[in-house]
Amino acid sequence: MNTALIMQVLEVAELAAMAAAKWNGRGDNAAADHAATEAMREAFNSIAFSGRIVIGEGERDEAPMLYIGEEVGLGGDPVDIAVDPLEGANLCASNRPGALTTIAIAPKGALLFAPDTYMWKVAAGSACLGRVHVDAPPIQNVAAVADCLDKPVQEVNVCILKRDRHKDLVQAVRATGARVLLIEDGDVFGAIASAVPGTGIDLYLGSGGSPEGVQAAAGLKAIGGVFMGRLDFSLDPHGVENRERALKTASVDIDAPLTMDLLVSSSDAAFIACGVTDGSMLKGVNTSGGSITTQSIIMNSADKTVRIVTNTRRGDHGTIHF
Ligand code: VTB
Repeated sequence: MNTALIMQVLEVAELAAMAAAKWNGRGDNAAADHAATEAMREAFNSIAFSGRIVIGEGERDEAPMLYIGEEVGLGGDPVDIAVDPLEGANLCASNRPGALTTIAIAPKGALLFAPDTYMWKVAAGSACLGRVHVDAPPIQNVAAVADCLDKPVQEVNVCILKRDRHKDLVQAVRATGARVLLIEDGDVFGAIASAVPGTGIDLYLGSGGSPEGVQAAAGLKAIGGVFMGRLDFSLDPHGVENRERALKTASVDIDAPLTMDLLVSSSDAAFIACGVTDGSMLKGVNTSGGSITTQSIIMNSADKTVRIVTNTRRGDHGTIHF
């Protein structure tokens, strides 16, 4: 992905975050999501490229904007796009840490057309390449991470979404001696954080959205982490229809473990996220002194770089605060 396009997509993420942040703490996750989606779509449509939404707000019949298959942009190079205009809408609505806007871009055909269902996920840092597996029991994954990171099992921190369906998983992880960090929402961050030293997360385990799995895989591929997923239609209230639909369109075996390379098949992908509420990786949108400041991260597979971008829009009279 060329740098100019990445910077334009960064602006898309920033504009969506600014739109969503107007809803921080207002208790209306649907309005926040709508605002982010609308701003994101408008911004994509001002870029000279031929974007295709591969992962978006849902199927065409259920999502008015950024639906799967929607074409965006003014025309130009073909680019596939996976978006989550507001990852963690509940976090935004209740002004809790960790709401983000996320976008992955890749050459046409490189992002898996993943069905919108659940996915079991395992993610960890690069030291664990080839050592963790989505089908392995927790005790095995935890032991592998302890070994790869050269620390006792008791010091391994495992991030898991706080859900009833994860009760056994949490118990099994704790039984190994490892610590569990339960998050309310936002497993794109949870998974990516497992490969970022200093976040306090060494391993991500559990089931979450499959679209979020592709996003996390794009980020982890860029920063040299590990990710593997397995679709699970049984957790999905529309699992039967979604499985049928996936069987017709999927380019991969939907019952097999999905490696990072199946989810994101090009090494020219980029993952971009912008903070909406403050989080441990990114600060949220800040409005003060007449200015609006955003913080974003760009993870670029092509040149193996990670950039944190703080951007202040000071308008005509705003002041800059760093
Ligand atoms: C998952 C997770 C997301 O919402 O989709 C979750 O991947 C919804 O899970 O990061 P449930 O259906 O079990 O509530 C997020 O946490 C936020 O969008």
